Amino acid sequence: MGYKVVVVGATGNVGKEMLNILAEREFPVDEITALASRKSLGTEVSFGDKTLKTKDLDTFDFTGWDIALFAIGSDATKIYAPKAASQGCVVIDNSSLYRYDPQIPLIVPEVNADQVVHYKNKNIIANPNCSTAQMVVALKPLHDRARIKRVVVSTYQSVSGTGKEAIDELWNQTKGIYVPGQEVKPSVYPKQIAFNVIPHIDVFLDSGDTKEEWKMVVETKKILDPKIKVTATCVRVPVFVGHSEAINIEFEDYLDWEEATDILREAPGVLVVDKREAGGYITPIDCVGEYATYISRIRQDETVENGLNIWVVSDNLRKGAALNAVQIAEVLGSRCLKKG
Ligand code: 2RA
Repeated sequence: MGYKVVVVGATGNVGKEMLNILAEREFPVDEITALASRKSLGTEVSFGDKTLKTKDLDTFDFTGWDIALFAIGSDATKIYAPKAASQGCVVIDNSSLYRYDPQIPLIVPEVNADQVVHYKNKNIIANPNCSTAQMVVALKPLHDRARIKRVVVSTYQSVSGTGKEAIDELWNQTKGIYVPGQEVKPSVYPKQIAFNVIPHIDVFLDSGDTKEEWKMVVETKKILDPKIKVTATCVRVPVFVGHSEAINIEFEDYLDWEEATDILREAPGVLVVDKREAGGYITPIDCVGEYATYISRIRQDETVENGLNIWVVSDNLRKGAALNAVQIAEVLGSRCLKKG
């Protein structure tokens, strides 16, 4: 006995990955349907070795469906997620719409799977921001061992985090630099992204932080521990897929880098790739299509009493979005929606 599953936004990068990962992990599906906007009606998408034709989200009745994985923007989610939830379908939402609602659980299964049970409040579970997800997977095992006081993170985020248009802009802009007359002016981003980096993701807040940086602070506190102080600088880089993060951690107690490495090697969802030699570390190109949160460059921060530096890389479309959502569905199914 399995579940009746809906993927909403099935033609987008994350929606397609949700279908791929549901099939790869053999999630117990009795029936699956792919929904998209009317303009994408009938588009064919893959679910393992099957092909699904997208149906119209606007007219879809979620009654009798168990779980809906949402991978659409916040504006559309605001319309359809409450509809799905009220028709008895548990929503796992990848947008930022519900993440900060105290009644709605914000889940990274390796960190706070026990909070999934609170889906009952509104029949909705929130998926975190991609840059938050990989960071808290890395922080959780270290926090359990030596209580984290403060985190300083710099991110190097790929353009797939923005969407398909950004991937196309990076590709065409890069080509245009080498082909006379094919220059591509910035449109998705305010400045050229090819051979450049842009210290601006999402909108600017009055504080001078960007909303992406604010998300990393607030979501880490909600998922891991509200007492942890977090400051972030989020940067867009000319990489197609894979977010990287340089994370500086200050603890309440001393934690030796070698013990930290041993802890991380055993941590759920983590793969340590860390040799202090050329090429002995993970890079975004290495993580594409993988499930793991990779950790390299583990070393003491000698400038403070109890500090460590680490380098964290993960596929932002997978652990940062689609994989985390499917893992939430796995926890939901095994602990809350028992079938058969
Ligand atoms: C980004 N984290 O990378 C944001 C949304 N996916 O653009």
